[in-house]
Amino acid sequence: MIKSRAAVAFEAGQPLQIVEVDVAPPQKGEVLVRIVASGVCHTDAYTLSGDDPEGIFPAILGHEGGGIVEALGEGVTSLEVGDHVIPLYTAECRECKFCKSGKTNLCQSVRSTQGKGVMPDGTSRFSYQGKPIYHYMGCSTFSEYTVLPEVSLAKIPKDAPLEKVCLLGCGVTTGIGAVLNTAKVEEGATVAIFGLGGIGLAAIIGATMAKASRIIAVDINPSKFDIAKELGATDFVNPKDHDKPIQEVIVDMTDGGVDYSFECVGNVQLMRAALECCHKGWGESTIIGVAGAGQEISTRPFQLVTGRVWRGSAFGGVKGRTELPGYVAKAQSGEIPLDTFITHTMGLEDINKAFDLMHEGKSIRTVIHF
Ligand code: NAD
Ligand code: AHE
Ligand code: ZN
Repeated sequence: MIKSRAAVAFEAGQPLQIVEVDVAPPQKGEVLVRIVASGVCHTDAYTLSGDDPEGIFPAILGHEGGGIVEALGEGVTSLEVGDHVIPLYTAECRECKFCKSGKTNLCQSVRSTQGKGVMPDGTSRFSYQGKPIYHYMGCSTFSEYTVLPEVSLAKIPKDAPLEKVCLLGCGVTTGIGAVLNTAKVEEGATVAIFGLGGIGLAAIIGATMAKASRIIAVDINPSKFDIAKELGATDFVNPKDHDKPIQEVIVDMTDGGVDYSFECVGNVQLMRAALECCHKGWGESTIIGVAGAGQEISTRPFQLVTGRVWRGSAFGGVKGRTELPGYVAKAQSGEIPLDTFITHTMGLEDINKAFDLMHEGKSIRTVIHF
């Protein structure tokens, strides 16, 4: 057992508590990682709120981390002590039906136990005062030390700054990947992006990489428009400035609708608007935002009959162990400007402020330094 400072979510809707937890050694096929830094994603807030059907407490949240391998469990062959890694909430075993399909990044090798907050053997490596604490999304990066399956770690070069490339563990990769891998936006296409947090802004980078001709940035918080512009957005729409439904505003702006739209908020009404602002005959809308328990999407089936397509994207369709090193290289070369996303940094003791800043719309990403 080792001791680890961690931010524990003891109960839904309550602030995280910084305590010293016990971490058991990595078991067969597992790896102990020292977390150097972790971003705070809206999904952490979503689960903490109690809206996540898979939310389970007490748990150590966090899934956007960067760290260093500290110890290996039996049989681990692809990593060595000292390797730099990004934890993956979407594992990549390269052996399951999903990995082999060539059609999805949704490896299922550890997904069922991950969703129950435990390691593949059905137990937790974390405890506090002798009682188990659950893992979260297979990552639990709000802890100085965490344990992950080997298949849930992407090895990255040691010269990449972990306090920046941690953002590739979720938000930035998700937004870029959704545009390039899921929607496959082509040169000259028109794009609308709903929600300009870490995910939506990264989707703008993806649309810029794809050479989209028009990138319409939509948010009810106009303070997000400056960064959106810096990253390549061409048009800015605040739904609060319009009396008409936002889908009608965008259809009017674009001679019938956009080629591609992305919902990066997690609001089911906005998901409908994002679909309905797509062009008749071919427009495609990708849902990235995560909606609360019990919520459902709806539209008239006629929207789909007349050629619009509704899709979803998890972790940008990216296979983490294979593709994240390429994302890290793009961040190193400046093609993915991670600094633009990091509006705040702080120590673990202040992590609740990171959640406040997110809810107040004042941050893009806060990075927690351990
Ligand atoms: P964030 O809180 O940083 O940003 C959300 C943005 O949406 C904010 O700028 C906010 O002002 C804006 N917004 C809120 N309501 C709006 C509305 N009605 N119309 C327009 N804009 C509105 O969140 P984030 O970290 O960027 O995450 C965004 C969503 O993506 C969350 O639901 C998160 O859970 C989800 N997510 C999904 C994946 C995935 O793999 N599918 C990965 C990461 C995050
Ligand atoms: N647990 C929720 C769903 C949460 C969800 O959709 N998660 C996204 C990643 S969000 C990252 O910030 C995802 O990739 N999902 C695919 C998966 O396998 O979890 C619920 O509704 O039960
Ligand atoms: Zn996330």
